[in-house]
Amino acid sequence: MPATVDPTTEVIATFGRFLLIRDSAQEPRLARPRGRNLDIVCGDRVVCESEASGELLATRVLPRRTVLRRSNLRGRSEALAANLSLLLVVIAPVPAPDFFLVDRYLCAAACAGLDALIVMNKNDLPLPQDMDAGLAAYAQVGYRVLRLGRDAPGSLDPLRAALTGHTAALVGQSGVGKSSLIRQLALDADDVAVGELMRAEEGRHTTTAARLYDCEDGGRIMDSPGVRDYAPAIDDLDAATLGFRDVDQLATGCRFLDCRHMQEPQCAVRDGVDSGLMNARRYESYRRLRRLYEDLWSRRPATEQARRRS
Ligand SMILES: Nc1nc2c(ncn2[C@@H]2O[C@H](COP(=O)(O)OP(=O)(O)O)[C@@H](O)[C@H]2O)c(=O)[nH]1
Ligand SMILES: [Mg+2]
Ligand SMILES: [Zn+2]
Repeated sequence: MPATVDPTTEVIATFGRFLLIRDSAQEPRLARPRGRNLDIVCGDRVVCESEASGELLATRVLPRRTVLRRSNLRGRSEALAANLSLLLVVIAPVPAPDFFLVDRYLCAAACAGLDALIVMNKNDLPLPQDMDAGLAAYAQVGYRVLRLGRDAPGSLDPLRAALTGHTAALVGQSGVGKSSLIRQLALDADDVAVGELMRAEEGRHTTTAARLYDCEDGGRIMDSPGVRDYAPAIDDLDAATLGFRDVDQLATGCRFLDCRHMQEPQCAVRDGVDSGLMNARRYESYRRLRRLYEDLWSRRPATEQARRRS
């Protein structure tokens, strides 16, 4: 059978080894990647071929405009989502916010070329005492923070407006309300045909990795399972700043061009923390990510370490 080369064929969900694809006819269909080595994630545009059996195989991935990746425990980079333009990092009063996790997502977004904003969800609940200070630190470096809550009519409007023209992903800890937000934002959240397709396959393949939905005004939004931890792909991180905007703003003043902003003398970043130009918690987060970054690099074979970007 001839290959269906439709550049609009897009992966709108992945679960187990299955893909849900949609072409310009807008009809979602099940497909499978051809071969084990084909790395396909939600948001990818793919070339598909029909088998004689009727099965649809994705045989090639078209070049990605962006890719959000993570490091696995061996320091390898793995794609999570393709062709995003915006990352929505969600936190809530419950579960207690993990600001270090938020920082790592923001770094990944910066280095992957994605816009990012912070969604403080469940604003109807009492805030933990570190919440306001945590959010203020982000506003200080120019991140937009949207506060949303179930009992505030219209509180979703700024988020809807922010989504216009974007393909966005919701990320963050499990339980912060990502799927609840999707149910309110997505036009096709109750898409029965897709739901049936996925449930039929999920009986056998239980993990739904990601799903992309249409929103009003042409925006799209991706749900993903919550995470306990996230490490950005070390291949993507800028070696001088690791993607921290506040470090980037100060680092031009460091004495050494290859300053890691850890113990180096005459470091403008550390001076900035002492004088209050950089938030101390953000700097602590930077130090943690720097240690993780070096640790993950050390797990790679020596030949690859030599090629490390700096
Ligand atoms: N109080 C409050 N609870 C919410 C809100 N949004 C979601 N929840 C609850 O938070 C829990 C986790 O929501 P879910 O959407 O599954 O979170 P996810 O794991 O990030 O997808 C559920 O029990 C929701 O009912 C909200 O705005 N306010
Ligand atoms: Mg969820
Ligand atoms: Zn420095």
